[in-house]
Amino acid sequence: MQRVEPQDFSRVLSSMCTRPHPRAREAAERFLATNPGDPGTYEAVSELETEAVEMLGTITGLPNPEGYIASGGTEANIQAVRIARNRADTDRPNMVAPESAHFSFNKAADLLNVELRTAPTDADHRADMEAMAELVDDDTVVVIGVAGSTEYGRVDPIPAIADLARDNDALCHVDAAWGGFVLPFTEKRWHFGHADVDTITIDPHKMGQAAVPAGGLLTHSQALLDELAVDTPYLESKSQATLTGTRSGAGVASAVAAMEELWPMGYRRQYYESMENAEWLAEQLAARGHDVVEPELPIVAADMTMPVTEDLRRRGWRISKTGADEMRVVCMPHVTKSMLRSFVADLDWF
Ligand code: 0PR
Repeated sequence: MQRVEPQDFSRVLSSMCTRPHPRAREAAERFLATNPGDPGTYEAVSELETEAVEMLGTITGLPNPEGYIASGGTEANIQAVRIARNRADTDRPNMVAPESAHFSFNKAADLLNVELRTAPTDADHRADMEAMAELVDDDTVVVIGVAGSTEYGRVDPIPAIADLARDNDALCHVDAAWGGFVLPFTEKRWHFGHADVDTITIDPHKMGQAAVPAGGLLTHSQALLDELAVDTPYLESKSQATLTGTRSGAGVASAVAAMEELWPMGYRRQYYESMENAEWLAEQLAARGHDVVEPELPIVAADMTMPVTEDLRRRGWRISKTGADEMRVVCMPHVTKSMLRSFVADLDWF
């Protein structure tokens, strides 16, 4: 095969993937041929997975976490909805989420036959609790909050969402796939130890700086995870809660390596740097007369009024757009101030 270079990150502003930490890369390589889906055979990686779940519990503030390293946020979200559906007693289950929820919940709805009800967000792109409450009924099996939304990096009022779920005998799921590794360092020091949260998605392969594929599903109890269990008669282990069978040991090992290396100081430093970059970019865009959505976590969205995307793409920049057609820049760890300076210089050129 001809040698094809993988992505060079030097002009990527659109992605939630990033260059893995060198230790994470090395661990991924070492564990490439292992399968945590068969813990009886691959004991070392299975022990690492237990460690990964413990560490994700520490990072999110969830005491006694259960769960596993999934292929990504999509799988973790699908599995969280599946837990809620399986435990509930209704023939017509529905889930309630803000419209800012990731499209993986549409996939979950389709696969699991759970109706997805989305509520409009408020003026600052957060879940509007009145609108959410209007959609909840006796058949609601899970109420979903986003902690670090895909488009604007917003955090929903999780305690209020947990209360709404609890009052209606539904589960509360938090999607912190992207935000999970920065939330503890914000001024609000978000964590889920006190809110009545049942399941969490948090992905090491996003802000966690692990290699792809490494998503995370956490539950607050074994009983919830057991809702997913199927019997595995010919394996040494008796049951399996994961969606896929054979799984990536590379993802598991690299998640542990990244977290051991970076939690907490490395992630803290990264958060401050990324946040400073996001604020700097927001200022630069605002100074040029663009309407900027103030970054709360390191994602910047701005109404550019002119369609610059194609010109920027030709110059090698990879940027994305929100559903409302704003330019969106995700300040991942590979996005540096000097990169943003040359990006802004290119914007000025058009
Ligand atoms: N939940 C949230 C809040 C997300 O932002 C995403 C991904 C997911 C769940 C799903 O995670 P997986 O993609 O790991 O299954 N959000 C990014 C997006 O849709 C995914 C992405 C990643 C896009 C890398 C581009 C890219 O280069 O924008």
